[in-house]
Amino acid sequence: TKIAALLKKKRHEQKKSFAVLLDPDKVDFSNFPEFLANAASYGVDFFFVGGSLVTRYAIDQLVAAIHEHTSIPAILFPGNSLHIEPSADAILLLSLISGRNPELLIGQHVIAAPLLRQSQLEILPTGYMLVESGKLTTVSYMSNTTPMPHDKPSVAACTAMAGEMLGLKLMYLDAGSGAQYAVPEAIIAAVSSATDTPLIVGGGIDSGEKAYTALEAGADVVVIGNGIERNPLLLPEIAQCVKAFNQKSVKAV
Ligand code: 1GP
Repeated sequence: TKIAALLKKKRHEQKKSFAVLLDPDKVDFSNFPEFLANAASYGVDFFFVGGSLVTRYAIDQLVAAIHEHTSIPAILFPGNSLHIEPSADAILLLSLISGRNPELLIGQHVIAAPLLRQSQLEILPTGYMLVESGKLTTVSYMSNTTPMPHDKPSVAACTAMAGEMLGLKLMYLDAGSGAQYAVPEAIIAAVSSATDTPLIVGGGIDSGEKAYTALEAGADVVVIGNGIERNPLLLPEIAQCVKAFNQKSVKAV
């Protein structure tokens, strides 16, 4: 329960975290050690590893490199039960509560449960909510679900409340990788105030300003994937923004 406990503590202290999503299909292993060293020096808190579609056997290699070059936890972000890699530190056990596809609410979990039980992975039961973001995202297509409307904060709040009542320990609002529009502030604020669980927000966050807006609205963890793949300077920019936020909250306490 190390990561879950840490996130809970940080939420109570209003401390924010920075997660970098690594897509096993896109990682360039030739520059990877250098990238990892950079990420560690900027204070990245977590690596999320995975995505809705993974087309090469590289998750184990990715996790091994993270462990070799950093002490940052590697957290699986699986699209399905094929993406379980026992050498990682933890797994976001996602229940896609914004959707009505039973396979991603409980089906894949039944398949994965005996393997997860045998592994040392920390299980992070997560209410995963997709939010409409302007265009069809891979995750929406692959999951065969309709995302939540982006202008109905109460739908998002009730969904998260139900997830929390069912015992889920984290919430994840995702506009989808490479989303045209990031999750709106009003949705983040509604979910954050309706629940006590740490809130992860990602999808389409491609500037320090957007990250700051998400944190201000109540996100506890911001996730950046695509943006960093496209623009390496975004790594220090977001790191700086999370740091600024955490210094501000020290003064406020
Ligand atoms: C997607 O939340 C993540 O599941 C990150 O999205 O790649 O758009 O940063 P991006």
